[in-house]
Amino acid sequence: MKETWWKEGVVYQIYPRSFNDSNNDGIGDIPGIIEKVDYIKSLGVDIIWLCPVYKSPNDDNGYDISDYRNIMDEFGTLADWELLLKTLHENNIRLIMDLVVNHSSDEHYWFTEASKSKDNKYRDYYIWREGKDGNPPNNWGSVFSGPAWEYNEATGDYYLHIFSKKQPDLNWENQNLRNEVFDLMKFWLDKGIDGFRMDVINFIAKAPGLPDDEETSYGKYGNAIKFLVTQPKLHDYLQEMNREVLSKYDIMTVGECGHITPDDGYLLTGEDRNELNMIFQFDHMFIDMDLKGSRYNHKGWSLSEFKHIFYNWHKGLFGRAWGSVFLGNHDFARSISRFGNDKEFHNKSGKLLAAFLLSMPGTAFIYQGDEIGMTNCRFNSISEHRDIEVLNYMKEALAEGKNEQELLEATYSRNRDNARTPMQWDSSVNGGFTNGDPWLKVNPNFKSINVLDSENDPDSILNFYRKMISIRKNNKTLIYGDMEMPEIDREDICIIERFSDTDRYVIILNFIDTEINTDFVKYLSEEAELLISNYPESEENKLRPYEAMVYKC
Ligand code: ISL
Ligand code: CA
Repeated sequence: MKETWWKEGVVYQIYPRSFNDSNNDGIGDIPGIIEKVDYIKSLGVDIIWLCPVYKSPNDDNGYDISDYRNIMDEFGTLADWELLLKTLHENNIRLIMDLVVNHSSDEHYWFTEASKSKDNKYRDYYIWREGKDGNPPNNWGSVFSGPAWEYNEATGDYYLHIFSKKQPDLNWENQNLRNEVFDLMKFWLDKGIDGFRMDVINFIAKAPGLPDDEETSYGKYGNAIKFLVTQPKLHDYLQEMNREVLSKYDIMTVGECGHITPDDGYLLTGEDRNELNMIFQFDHMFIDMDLKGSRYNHKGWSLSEFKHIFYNWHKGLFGRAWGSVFLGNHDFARSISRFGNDKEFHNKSGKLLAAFLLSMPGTAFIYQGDEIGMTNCRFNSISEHRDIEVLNYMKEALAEGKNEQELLEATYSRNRDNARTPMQWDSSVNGGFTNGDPWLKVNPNFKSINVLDSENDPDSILNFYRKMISIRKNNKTLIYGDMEMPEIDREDICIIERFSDTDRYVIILNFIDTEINTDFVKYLSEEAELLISNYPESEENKLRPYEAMVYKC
């Protein structure tokens, strides 16, 4: 495998609205990020992925863009952004920006123009269809509840919106639209950014004819996603983008591509394919959700299933394409609350997840706050929520007769606001995030879980992350090596072997909250060296709750 910076770098994801508020208006901003560059650098990460900071009416917190070439007022100015880029580069940290081009905001001038008349110059930038007897053109449901179509009075047609009705889908069949996208990408690349994370990029090509879904399992609507994710035209568009834009720069690209198989993953990222560098796959993130319905429909998950997902993706891509690894982002519950134990074993399980994440193949992504073990948050009323996805869902469910308490309970462990509560910097008011009124509540546990206390505690999750990041960077087999997972069907331990022609590593993790008697020593060589662990001394033939050890063999 060819060695490159974007394979070796560890990425830190920033959700700017919740990171650090510099002017006390309750909203995180770009000057706030600049204030924290020393902290980011101290983690040892190499790359920042910055979630959208462009002009937006914020129906979906910046994932609805009304001007692709400017910065949202709440976040600062283009000059602030330039200073951020400069400061990061001076600190040898690269910056990748979010590219949201499956849809724009309905307040983007392309859409305000397009919705005026059928012969408008921008009409074909979006996807318009006639209704069927007063109903939408097909039965697709929106990811954010309700139908995926909205009626436009002025022209008597419906437009497609896979997400909110304020996020009309762009029509990638239109060459002018594609050129506009390529131009705006060059606008940012020419400013010196280091790449893009591409929002739902595998949704841009829609199935020809936009057929109805035969099983209306997705609420009362059809599931549109299967008509979006693996369309052949997707590859034409990405190869064109690569030819016109990506290939001209030394950058990194990561496509958000849920609902696909490793073989499709290869088509998107294969070294011989000239499309993307890597994708995010979501099989492990959807592991406890019954996607036939809403994300709030729970389904049990098992550790063996979890391991098989990572193993299959590794074997599917290894040697021919590059992957990524992450355990949380701004769209899911907190990783420690899902895969660890955010109570009794908060410290141990937070470290175990760090050891898992940073010893897996693929470029590793850390979501802000996970490095201090930030947890899910209880929202005590609907009015405490801000996320459009959970709010739309609740509105629909209330209309169907469900009550508030029941909905808060049902969405508790799945809703996106869990991951978006403000970053907990210290134990002062609002966790040091703002002196104003935070846009989303601060998790009340900030007094015990925060950066400052973690800095002062050598045994903190934060300091474990730092050490683990440096171990990964100094042991290239953890990046480029092959992987086996012995005893993969066990539901308690996770054993990861990473190996190359030169060396071998064994990572031993107890994923449960009780002690296990097991002969893990058999996986180690005589001279095995313990690089890091989350208990003071290892005990032979026994793993304590959430025990994690990384050995060089
Ligand atoms: O497909 C899904 C559920 O079945 C979703 O998980 C989907 O992949 C996800 O919501 C896409 O997320 C991205 O695009 C959204 C935005 O709200 C998210 O924050 C972003 O990460 C629309 O732009
Ligand atoms: Ca602010």
